[in-house]
Amino acid sequence: MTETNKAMHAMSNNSQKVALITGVTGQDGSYLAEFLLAKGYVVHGIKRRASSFNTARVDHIYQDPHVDHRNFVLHYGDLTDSTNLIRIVQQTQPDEIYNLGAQSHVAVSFESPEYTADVDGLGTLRLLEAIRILGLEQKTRFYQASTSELFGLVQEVPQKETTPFYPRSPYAAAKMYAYWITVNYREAYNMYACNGILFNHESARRGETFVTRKVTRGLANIAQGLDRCLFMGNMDSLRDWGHARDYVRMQWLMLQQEQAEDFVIATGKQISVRDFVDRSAVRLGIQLRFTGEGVDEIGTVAAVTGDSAPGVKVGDVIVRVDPRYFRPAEVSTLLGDATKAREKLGWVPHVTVDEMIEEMVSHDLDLARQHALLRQSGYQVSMTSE
Ligand code: NDP
Ligand code: GDR
Repeated sequence: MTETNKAMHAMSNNSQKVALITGVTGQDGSYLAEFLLAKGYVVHGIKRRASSFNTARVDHIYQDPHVDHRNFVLHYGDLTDSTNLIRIVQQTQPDEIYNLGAQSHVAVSFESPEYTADVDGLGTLRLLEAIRILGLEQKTRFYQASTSELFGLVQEVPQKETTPFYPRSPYAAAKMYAYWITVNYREAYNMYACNGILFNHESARRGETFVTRKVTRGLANIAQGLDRCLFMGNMDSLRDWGHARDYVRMQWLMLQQEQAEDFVIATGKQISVRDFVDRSAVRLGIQLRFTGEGVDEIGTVAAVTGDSAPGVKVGDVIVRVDPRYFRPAEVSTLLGDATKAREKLGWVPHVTVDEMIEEMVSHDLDLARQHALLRQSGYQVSMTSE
């Protein structure tokens, strides 16, 4: 028996539930791992091999492999490698698999469509097949991270479980395959497999190139004099933004039911990207005035209050539009109706968009203050914000 097998065997001897999370190093994966550990699960996570460390979001729950009785274990793996997935599922014998791993950036999916299809579409198939090949259909429950991007060019407002799909990107098309293959395996093999159709959800752990984090981080850096201007794409996009912590709770709930079903998860409220920028600036004591339209739109500082933004003064132009951030096909508006989740699972979101903005801005302001101090002391600080 190998060391890994021995460890797995020892773990499976007790009554703790076992979960396997793909994408554990991502925003949702890190919150979900914390959530499941607090519930007493043994949590296995799949991380990709990278040339630099990519575990920052789970470092605080990392457990030294040299100690006995670990309940959080990371495995190297990749959704493009079925042999690796089969081996990890075989070793861990999970009660629940949460498939959160993905090339999750919509704009990037236009640059790397084939890779996105492989990871986000076929990756889901590979995991479902791993369950089947290992004869775990009746043991292992499967959660698929589906997305409001499936609604794309929206056919109904608000969007719910019965709203027709109309994907608008290679990412959404790949996720549509993943959605239907999950439904298909549920129906064909009587597996407990379900889709959470989640609308946008954010946090201080959000990747730096998604719009919310780009804004809170970018404005905090400008406020501290580390950067001069935030370059944005489509300011008119409307999104239904919730907090990731609320949404991972729902991922778990979906796997605890008698029957597997698909659910929309959303707040039922939407604001524009411009409004998100404006509200974030207000949290920093910056009043913005937006003028112009499309690529000519600018955000000018109209007033500065408090002491969070020593780096800006009235009249500074700190927001501009750069067409390089426009997408070949845009999803202009998304607004979810999570009535089914509320009625069947008792799920309601706890965090409002303004509370989330507050959390993200104060987190990024703390980081910016640290970087400003480093810079004042003569250290080089990189501030890229693509
Ligand atoms: P992130 O981009 O933060 O995390 C994605 C995770 O997938 C990371 O751990 C990443 O690893 C991993 N990953 C990427 N490629 C591969 C691969 N080839 N093999 C294995 N793992 C891989 O996404 P979120 O946490 O925000 O989202 C989680 C899931 O939910 C994703 O599937 C996303 O598409 C979906 N979703 C997200 C929504 C949101 O608003 N956040 C809304 C609806 C759906 P690494 O850290 O090394 O990059
Ligand atoms: P989205 O999130 O595409 O909805 O996908 P993102 O934050 O990237 O974009 C939201 C909207 O903002 C507009 N936008 C910009 N977006 C980025 N990234 N950068 C900019 O500078 C910018 N300016 C304007 C975009 O055009 C878009 O309309 C996210 C991901 O988490 C997916 O994985 C998930 O499935 C969906 O949410 C639901």
